[in-house]
Amino acid sequence: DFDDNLLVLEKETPNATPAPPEKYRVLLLNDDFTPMDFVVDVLTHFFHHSEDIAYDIMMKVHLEGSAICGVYTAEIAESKVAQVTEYARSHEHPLMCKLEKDE
Ligand code: NFA
Repeated sequence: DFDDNLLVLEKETPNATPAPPEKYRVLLLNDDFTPMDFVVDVLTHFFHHSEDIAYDIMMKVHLEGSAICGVYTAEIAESKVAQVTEYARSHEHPLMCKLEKDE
């Protein structure tokens, strides 16, 4: 019966610990056209960074080609990329946002 099934499950997964959720880094990529102020706005509004941290991340993207904006579970990371991409397109900026697995 039901209790027997529970005993079987406990026996088959001794000390089972839930795996931590996979995480994904969300990055912004540099381009020659998106205004610096627009990138700072993206970092404050979509990634909830302070204005000062947003400026530093924007400058890292500008000088080094890319920077991590945040680390999230898959669903939230995909949503950030979709929202930022749509927001940039709606303002006719080529700003690119991408995911990478957080190993
Ligand atoms: N390189 C852009 C400029 O000089 C600024 C920028 C920063 C764009 C970060 C995209 C990402 N206007």
